[in-house]
Amino acid sequence: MQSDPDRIAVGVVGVGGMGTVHAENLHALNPGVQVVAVMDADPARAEEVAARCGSVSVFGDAHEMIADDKVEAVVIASPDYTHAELTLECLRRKKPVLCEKPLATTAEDALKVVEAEVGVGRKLVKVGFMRRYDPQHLGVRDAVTRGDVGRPVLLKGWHRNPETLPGATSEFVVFSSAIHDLDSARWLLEQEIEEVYAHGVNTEPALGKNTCDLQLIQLVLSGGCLATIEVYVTAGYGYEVGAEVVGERGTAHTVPAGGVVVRRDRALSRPIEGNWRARFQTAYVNEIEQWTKALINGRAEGPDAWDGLMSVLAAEACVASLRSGLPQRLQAPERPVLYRQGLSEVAG
Ligand code: ISE
Repeated sequence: MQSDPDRIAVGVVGVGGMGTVHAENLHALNPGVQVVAVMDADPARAEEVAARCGSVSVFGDAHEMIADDKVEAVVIASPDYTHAELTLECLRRKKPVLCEKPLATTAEDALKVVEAEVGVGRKLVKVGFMRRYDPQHLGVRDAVTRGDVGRPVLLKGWHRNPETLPGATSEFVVFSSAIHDLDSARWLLEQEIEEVYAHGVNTEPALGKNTCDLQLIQLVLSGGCLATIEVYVTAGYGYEVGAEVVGERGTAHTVPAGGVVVRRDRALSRPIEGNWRARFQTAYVNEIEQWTKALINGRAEGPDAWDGLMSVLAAEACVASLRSGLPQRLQAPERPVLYRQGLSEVAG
C-alpha cells in the first residue's frame, strides 16, 4: 500500500547499466516518485547510485529490499536468471513490479509468474519491453491499427548491436536481444506467434563457431501475417533497430533515429547511436513515467506477465529451431481471464 496516495516509493534491484537508467529516470520524477532503496551485488556501485538519488537505503540482498516496508514498488534490473524468482517475491508481497526483459529464462518459470499473479487476482507485473514506448515504433503501430496500410501481411525487423558480451551464446542472443523483436511482432501486429523458424551463423570467431551472433528469425502469426527479423549483435558500425509493416495497401516503417544529417563534399552523414540506452532514451523515460503514473492512479497498463510468457515461449522455440534446423510450433497455454481484459485495476 502507498503511504501517500500521490507518491510511490520505489526500490531498484540491480544498478548496472539498465538499473541505473531506471533509477535516474525514477529520481527525475520526484516528488511524485521517490527512489527509497537500491540493491546491487556490488556495494560500491549501489552506494554510488544511491548517492545520486538522495536519501536512499542500500541493500546487499534483493529479498530484504523487496520486503522493506519503505518499498512500495520494485524495479528488477538484476541478471536475467534472477528475474522470475524476484518477481515471484514481489507477488508474494503484493508489490507492483517492473521486471526487465526477459521475465524468465524458461517458459516454465514465466508460467509460474503468470499463475502466481492470477492467484493474486490483479495485475502487478509489467515487463520492460521499452520499444512499446518508443515514438517511432508507436507511430508504426498507430498506422497499422488505423488501417493506413490495409491488412498487414509481413513484418520486417532489424536489430543490430555494434558488439555483444564476450562469451555470448546463441541462447543469450535470443533471450537478451531477439526477445524484444518477438514482443514487437506480437505488439505491432496484435497477433500471436504460431510458428518460429530460426537460422543463425557465426560471424565473430572470438565468440566461438557455435555462437550464432547473426540470426534470421521467421515467424508465422495467428492473423496470417509473416515476419522476418534480423538480429545481428556484432554489426560493428553502430546500434540500429527498426521495423516495417507491409500491408495490402502500403507500408509503415520506422525512420533512422539519431542526430542531424550533414551534407558536405558531395556526401551526407548522420550519427548513429552506439547502444540501446542512447537509442531508446525517450522510450525508457516514457516507460517508467507511465508505469509510476498508472500505479498512482491504481491502474495496470503496458506489457504484462502474459506478454512476458509469450515472448519467452517464442524465445525457447527460436533456440529449439536453431538447434534442430526445423520450424517450431508454439504450444501456448490457455490465456487466463486476467489477461484478456483491457486496462485492468492494479493492486489497490
Ligand atoms: C540488451 O539487453 C537490450 O535489452 C537491448 O535493448 C538490446 O538491443 C540488446 O541487444 C540487449 O543485449
